[in-house]
Amino acid sequence: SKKGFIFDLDGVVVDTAKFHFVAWQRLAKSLDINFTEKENEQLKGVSRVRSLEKILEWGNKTIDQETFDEKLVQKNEEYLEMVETLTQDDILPGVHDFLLRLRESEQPIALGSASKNARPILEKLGIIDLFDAIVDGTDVSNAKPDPEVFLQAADLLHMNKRKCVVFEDSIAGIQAANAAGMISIGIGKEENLKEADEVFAGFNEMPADYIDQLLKK
Ligand code: B16
Ligand code: MG
Repeated sequence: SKKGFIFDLDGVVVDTAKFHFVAWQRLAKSLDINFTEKENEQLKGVSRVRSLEKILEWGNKTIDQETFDEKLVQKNEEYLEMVETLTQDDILPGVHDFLLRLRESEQPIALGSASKNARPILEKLGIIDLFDAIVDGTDVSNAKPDPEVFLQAADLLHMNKRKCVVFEDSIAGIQAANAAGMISIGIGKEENLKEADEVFAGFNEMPADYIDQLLKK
């Protein structure tokens, strides 16, 4: 039997979540706003625009539209500078192997990311060809926790949404997967991802027969 396997990008396939955090922290500092690592969990999976809106809310600040746009351009430039340093070694442990095993058993694979930088990052990591479909921040109009990104991915894979498994590191992403009626697997800390059907610290922590287990669900 087959399932549609849908992967989030930042924090699931590659450790770019830390780059986003550093870049947002710098931006916040420039506006005299501080936010914690705990608050940063709420920025994961969230679009660039919505992230800055949240940071401004936390700091009780308003800025004009021009400054808002400038800050976002600057954040993305700093983020992309860090992305430049990525190599295949930055693929998170166990992910490459997991993808290869899925391909071996001819399972459909998609990316479902909020990022507008998803395609160049996958190219840089040399794994873009492992994905049958890519849905990213340039394709969707409703950001996670809206299920749109994952529903589009299921459509492109020609898979029923009930037969899809989503791997996510963000609260918003797990909520989006659940809203889509898909199986949600959290990657990260249990305490942050309570709404997921199951949580693993990483792909290297999954049982050896985990793909078979998922195919039986
Ligand atoms: P960009 P994901 C999300 O990617 C990140 O988790 C989130 O922190 C980021 O703000 C968002 O992409 C937008 O990314 O600025 O590159 O368009 O986790 O959904 O793969
Ligand atoms: Mg993520």
